[in-house]
Amino acid sequence: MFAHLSPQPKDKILALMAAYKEDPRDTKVDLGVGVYKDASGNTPVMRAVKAAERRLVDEQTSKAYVGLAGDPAFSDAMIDLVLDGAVARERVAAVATPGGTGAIRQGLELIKLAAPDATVWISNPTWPNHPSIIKYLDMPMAEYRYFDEATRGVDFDGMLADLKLVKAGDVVLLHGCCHNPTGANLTADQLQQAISAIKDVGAMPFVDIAYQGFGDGLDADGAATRAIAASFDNVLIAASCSKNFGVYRERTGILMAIARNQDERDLAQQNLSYLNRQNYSFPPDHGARVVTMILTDPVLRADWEAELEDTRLGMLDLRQQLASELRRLSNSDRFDFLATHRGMFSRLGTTPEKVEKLRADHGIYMVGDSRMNIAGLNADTIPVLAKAIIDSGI
Ligand code: PLP
Ligand code: TYF
Repeated sequence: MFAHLSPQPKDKILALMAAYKEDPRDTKVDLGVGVYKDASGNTPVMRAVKAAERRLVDEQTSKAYVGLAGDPAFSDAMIDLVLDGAVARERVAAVATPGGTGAIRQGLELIKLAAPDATVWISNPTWPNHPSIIKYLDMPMAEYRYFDEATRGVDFDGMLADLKLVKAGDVVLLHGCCHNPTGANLTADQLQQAISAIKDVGAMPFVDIAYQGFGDGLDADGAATRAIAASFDNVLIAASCSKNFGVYRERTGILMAIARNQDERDLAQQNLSYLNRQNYSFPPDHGARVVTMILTDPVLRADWEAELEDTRLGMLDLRQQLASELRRLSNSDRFDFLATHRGMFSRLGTTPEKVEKLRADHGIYMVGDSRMNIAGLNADTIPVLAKAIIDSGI
C-alpha cells in the first residue's frame, strides 16, 4: 500500500522554520514563518485569551458535541467583527472551521459542489497554500498579476487587465487586508475599480482575511471585505483568528457564504454543514469559544483590542525604523516601500540567491521569494538586517 505513495512537495515556509531551529548561530534572525513575535522573540498568549480560557475552565460544564456548523454564537460574533452589518444577517451562512486554512478548504469545496468547472483566480504571488489546496482539489486555476517588482507596490494595471480575462461564474480569490506574501495592498479607489471589474465579468469574489487588525486597525482592515460583501449577490469569506487572537494552534476560523436571499442562504448553510461532516464532523470548539467570549464581553474585548492595537503599532514602528535605517545607509528612498506595506510581511524584492546569501553569511532567515516577517525584527536586529541588505547589493 504505502510503497505506492509519491513524495509530496514540502511547505517551504515550514522547511525554513526547521532550518532556522537547526542553525547554531546565536546571532541568527528569524523573519520566516508568519507568527507574531514580541521584541524578545516570544509569541505571547494574549491577555484576553488567557482570561477567557481561565473563565472557560471554571465555567464550562460539558465538552459534549456542539453542532456541525460550530457554535452559532461564534458565527454571530465573527460575522459582526468582519462584516459589521455590511450585509443583512439572514443572507450569511457560516461554519466554524479548523483555522483560516480549513475555511479556505471548505470554501473551495463548496465552489466545487456548485460549479465544478469554475476557474479559481489567485494573485501572483499569493500564500502558497492557496494554489496547493486548489491543485489538490483538482480545480481549474489561473493567476492574475498583482505585484510590481520594480516599485514593490501593486501592479494595478496588470491586475485590472488580467481581471478582464476572468469568465462569468469564475472565482477571484482576494486578500482582505495585509497581502501575504507581498505586504502591498489596494487603495480604496483601486478596490472599487477591482470590484467593478469583477462585477463586469460576472465572477464571484472569495476573500481570505487572516490579518484583520494587523494593518491599519481592526475596523479599517475589514473595510475591503465589507465593500466586497456589499457589492455582490454571492461572496465567500474565509476568516482566520490565528493571528489577531494569537490562537494559532487552536485552529480557529470561519467560512462565511453570502447568498442572495434567505432560501439560498439556507441551501448554502446546509451544504457547508454537509462539507464539515464529510471532512471532520464537528469543527474545533475551544478557540472559537474563547474568541466568542472575548468579542461579546465588553471588558475582555476592550483589553483584546488594546493589545492587538499595541501589536499592530509595534510592527508599524519596526517597518518605519527599517525603512529609515535603509534610507540612511543607501542614501536613497528605494526602500521606502517597507513603510508603505501593511501587515506582517514585506516582500523585499530580491533573488533567491541573495536571500540564500543573507542566510549563509548573516544567519538572516527569510522566505526564498524574499518575504520578511517584520515581527521577527527588534531594535537590535534592524541595523543588522539593514547593513546586510546593503552589503549584499540588494
Ligand atoms: N490565509 C493567509 C493569507 C494566511 O497567511 C494564513 C496564515 O496562516 C491563513 C490564511 C490561515 O491561517 P490559519 O489556518 O492558521 O488560520
Ligand atoms: O504564511 C505564513 O507564514 C503563515 C503561517 O503551511 C503558515 O500563514 C505558513 C505555512 C503553512 C501554514 C501557515
